[in-house]
Amino acid sequence: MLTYICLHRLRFANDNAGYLTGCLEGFDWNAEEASCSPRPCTLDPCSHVAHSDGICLETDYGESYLCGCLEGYYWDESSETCAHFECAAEPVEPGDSVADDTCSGTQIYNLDLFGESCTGWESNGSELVYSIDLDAHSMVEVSMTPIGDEYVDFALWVTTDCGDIYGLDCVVGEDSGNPEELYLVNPGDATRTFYIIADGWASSSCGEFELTVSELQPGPDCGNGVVEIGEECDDEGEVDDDGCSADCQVEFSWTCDHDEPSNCEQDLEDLGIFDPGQDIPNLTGGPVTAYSGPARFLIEFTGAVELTGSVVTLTEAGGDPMGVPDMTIEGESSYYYHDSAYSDNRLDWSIWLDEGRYIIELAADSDFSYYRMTLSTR
Ligand SMILES: [Ca+2]
Ligand SMILES: [Ca+2]
Ligand SMILES: [Ca+2]
Ligand SMILES: [Ca+2]
Repeated sequence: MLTYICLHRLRFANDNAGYLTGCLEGFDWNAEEASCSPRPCTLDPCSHVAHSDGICLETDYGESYLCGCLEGYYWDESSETCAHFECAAEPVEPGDSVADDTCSGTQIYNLDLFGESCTGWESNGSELVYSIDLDAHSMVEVSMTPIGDEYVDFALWVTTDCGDIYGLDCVVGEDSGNPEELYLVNPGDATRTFYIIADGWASSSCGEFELTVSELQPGPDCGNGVVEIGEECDDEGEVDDDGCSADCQVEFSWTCDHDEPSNCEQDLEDLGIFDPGQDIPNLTGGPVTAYSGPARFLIEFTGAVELTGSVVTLTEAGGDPMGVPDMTIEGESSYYYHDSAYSDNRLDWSIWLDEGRYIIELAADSDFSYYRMTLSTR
């Protein structure tokens, strides 16, 4: 692997041994090689890939990358090319039951490449894809049950686009049981096509299963004040921007309880809207209680920014250093980033964010009394 001599400290990184090292933007300190190694996208690996839009995205927490591919192509990790994509969905209907084997399927659909997944896990086994049309305001129960002797870990998820191979448009997913079972709801006013991804992982990376789709059932009634299947909340209203959306989903930056009807609140501090490069006031606060009492902030950027941040934790204002801070940034449109200090009372980060709204959350694995957070953009 190419390595680079450390240059001026445009970006600080603390290696595990506690040495403060400086690497240029796009390079990370590699403690093993004692040098600055390029991040997966730094050497621009996508600009000459055929059928790619040239966009490089880091995956697997910065361990790997993928190239964006033009319509009709998908990123094939093994050959590092944009390969021709054809939707291989087999149609099923409510009431159907099909026996199948993921060994006869593809291996291109995989959740969790960007640190988030609608099942909570990766789905890196082989998969078969089914399409189903659901009437307006209806739902079905879908289950995936193993058949045969070999133990197979299945994952079942549903998306609205056959080409959504990373699950970015996933509407529901399940990977917690055996069989995997989920309810698929069409909350809309028109018939809609959904794509069911049935994924299996075993020693042979695939396996036999039976996919069962129940008869069509009436969907939940959003607005009746009762939280039903497919609803995250129900505030008895059909209005957006009050925490519970008109289609009964919890809105970004809100939390809702399960009372009848739901009560919603925005339990975070709204820092406001900032242009790239505009000053953001320093923040101090506390205490933060280990695991349970995070400090949460809402911030909006009017354009793409490089956000540089730092959190220092203290026993008291101006007191001794204390606490190991932990930070997550969650975007309204499925962006998620997490970083934590190893054994220090200080955490620094620098990331690129698109315009939009983000929640910054500070937490810790030990209590701290005060924190000081500085944020700047360019
Ligand atoms: Ca898969
Ligand atoms: Ca499973
Ligand atoms: Ca309801
Ligand atoms: Ca509402």
